[in-house]
Amino acid sequence: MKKKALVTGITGQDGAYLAELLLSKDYEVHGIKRRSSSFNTDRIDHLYQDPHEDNVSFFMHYGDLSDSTNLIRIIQQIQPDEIYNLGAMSHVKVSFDTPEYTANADGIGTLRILEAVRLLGLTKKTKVYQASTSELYGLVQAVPQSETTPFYPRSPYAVAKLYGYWITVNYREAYDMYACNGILFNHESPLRGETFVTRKITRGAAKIALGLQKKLYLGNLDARRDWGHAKDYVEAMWLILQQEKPEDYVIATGITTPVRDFVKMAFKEAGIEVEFKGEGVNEKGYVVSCSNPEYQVEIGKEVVAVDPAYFRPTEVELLIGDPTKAITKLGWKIKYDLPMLVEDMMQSDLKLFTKEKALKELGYAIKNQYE
Ligand code: NDP
Ligand code: GDR
Repeated sequence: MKKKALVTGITGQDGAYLAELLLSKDYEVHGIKRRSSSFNTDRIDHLYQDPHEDNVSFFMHYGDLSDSTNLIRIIQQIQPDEIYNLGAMSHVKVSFDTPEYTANADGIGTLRILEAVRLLGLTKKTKVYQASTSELYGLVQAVPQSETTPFYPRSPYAVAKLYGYWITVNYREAYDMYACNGILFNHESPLRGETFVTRKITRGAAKIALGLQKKLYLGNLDARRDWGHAKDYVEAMWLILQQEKPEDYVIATGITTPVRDFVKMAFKEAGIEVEFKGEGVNEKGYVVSCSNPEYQVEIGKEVVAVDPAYFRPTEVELLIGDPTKAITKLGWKIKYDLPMLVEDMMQSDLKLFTKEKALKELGYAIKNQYE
């Protein structure tokens, strides 16, 4: 019998990589997707299997973390061995605009999953992974941040996730469930949502190199993050549910980098050297050199500027995680360092926008033919 996994948030960055990983390990994978007015399954379309065929091992169910009846029905139907609760309103800045919804989906949503497992009498069968976050550390108490560092959340998102963290610990202790938190630090990839800073930067740098965008507007350039690759981090999620005892783990690289340096690394991947001048809201990034003749970027051109609209009411300035427990106890391995991550993301976005540019130019050519 194949193991069965249920993944909430399967249409997101991590959901897509985790589904791939679980399928490669011969799981039957069930994902919950939200109904939306346009398609939201781009990241997992390549995994789709026609349910009319034989030996299907990938299934999608409509659902939402705000609907407990829906979750109970799906969990009852599947009787999963493992649940990965990745679904969330995951954007920190947006959570200041939608705090109540964020609390409902990210906080109470976690309770709904755990309670469904309990109500259905599955506490001895179903293991639960909760997508906890380094945002729990918030205002710096100590670095590097480990499993024992105190939390001080700094956004409605982080406060909602704090509830998710503790309700997972509580259900583990109260009902003897195998329920764990992965406290994951920022992880990125070519599938990263377009409004998170790394992807916004790699998309911007690629479009600027190709002449499709003039300038990249960013917020706090001083913020420092511990960035890893999502492919490595979904391996950790799986490992966390394969242990003898359920425990919580920090997943991080142990290296922190300012947003400004990520910008420089991204442009450099396209052969463009960028230098920053000025301070605070007046800080700007200028092109110093361009070694790639394909990209006609003017020397001295201003390509990065600060827009305070992207500042957060309360910011998390510094994250740097200590992954010692995960490395020693789980045997977790980091395969991608930051330069490899930037290369992967930039090459993917350069390819994407080269295609877009060609389509646009071809489109104009065809349009002109008929005018
Ligand atoms: P994404 O934003 O890429 O994906 C979020 C997923 O959650 C999407 O599938 C989204 O669906 C779904 N979702 C949103 N709201 C609901 C809801 N009400 N009910 C059901 N599903 C919902 O996030 P990531 O893949 O980057 O992150 C996965 C999880 O890990 C999240 O919980 C995030 O908070 C957490 N996390 C992420 C980190 C990171 O650096 N990436 C670090 C630490 C934690 P749709 O596609 O329809 O929007
Ligand atoms: P974060 O990721 O808030 O850490 O949450 P994000 O990439 O949004 O921000 C990282 C840092 O960059 C600064 N920043 C900007 N951020 C965005 N989005 N856009 C900008 O233009 C910009 N300019 C500077 C931010 O202020 C911040 O300091 C992510 C999410 O995936 C969460 O779900 C997850 O829990 C945490 O990572 C760990």
